[in-house]
Amino acid sequence: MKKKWLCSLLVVMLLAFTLAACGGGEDKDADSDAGADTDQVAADGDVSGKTFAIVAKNTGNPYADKENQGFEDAIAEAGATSIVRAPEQPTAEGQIQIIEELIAQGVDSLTIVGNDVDALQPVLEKAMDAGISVSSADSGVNPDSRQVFVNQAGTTEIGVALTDAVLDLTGGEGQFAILSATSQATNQNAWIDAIKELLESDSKYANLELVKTAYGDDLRDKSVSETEALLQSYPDLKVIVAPTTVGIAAAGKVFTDKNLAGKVELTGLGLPSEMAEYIDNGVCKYMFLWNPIDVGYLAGQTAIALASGTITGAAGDQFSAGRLGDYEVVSAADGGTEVILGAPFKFDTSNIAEWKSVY
Ligand code: RAM
Repeated sequence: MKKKWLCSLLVVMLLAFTLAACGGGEDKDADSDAGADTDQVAADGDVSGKTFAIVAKNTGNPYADKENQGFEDAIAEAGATSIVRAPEQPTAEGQIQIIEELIAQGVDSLTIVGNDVDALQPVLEKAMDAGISVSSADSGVNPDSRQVFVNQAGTTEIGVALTDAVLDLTGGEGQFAILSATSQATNQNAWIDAIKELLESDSKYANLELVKTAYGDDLRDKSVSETEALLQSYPDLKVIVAPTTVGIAAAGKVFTDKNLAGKVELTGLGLPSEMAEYIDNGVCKYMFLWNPIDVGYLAGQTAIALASGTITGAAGDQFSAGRLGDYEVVSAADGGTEVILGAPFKFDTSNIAEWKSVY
């Protein structure tokens, strides 16, 4: 009997040794959860029983689908539950209603892709008062409405990339127009403000004339008709810059149908999968973006770090963002804090084939 017991003990010890060896040479926290299947959970505390919700701008946007996919990946890696919601139209009202439902449902964490900078404040404060951690991603909300914002790239950096593209594509002078998402969209408005500030502050842009900002509301049909209206109203227009993936793709179709390659230029922020044909046919010489899956994944990792108490969202807070590596919370221009994914990336004929199947 004693021999059998000793034998079992040896088997258990051997099994424990093998499991530890399989864990690799990385440093693990002393209090790591033996049942956890990722380093992130071990490092940041167990969030496996928690529910993480993301509320996108609206349904039917392929960019948002990628972002949501990255968010869900991060939450699944932590063994937690994710909820993905979005109103049909990109309005604050639709998001408020969804957030009320999520609060009533008792979620632990909310990530909001804001349709308005201020309008969501009462409902997001209500969420935080209920003990829900709140962050924004992609399109922010004001500092009182969030603990931290997950920004795809520096706001000024994006403004510089777009304004320099207009400078280049106009040949240094002439009219250009902006085709945006909704008039309330926090992210597009921040980028447009950055463009306007550059036009005023840097003399190299002195001969560029911004004639109009049109709003396609991130809806394909409205973006098509707004593009057509811009082309008709401004016959001397040299460039349309669309800082929205929905807008630039809609404009790409209009430009193609009207044979505008080489006559009017199109640039902005686009999904390679949607823009490859317009880069190949010469309608769009180049455009910019970042990896939307990574934006969502970083948003998920940030939400996990907040919900587990690893960070509070204060500048200087550091956390491990899984496969993306380590990140630090920094001060944002609006007085709140943010985590920045990286720099915007340029897509043109040299690399579009490589990226069109990725996102
Ligand atoms: C659209 C959305 C999104 C924005 C991208 C660039 O898909 O407005 O919020 O980040 O464009």
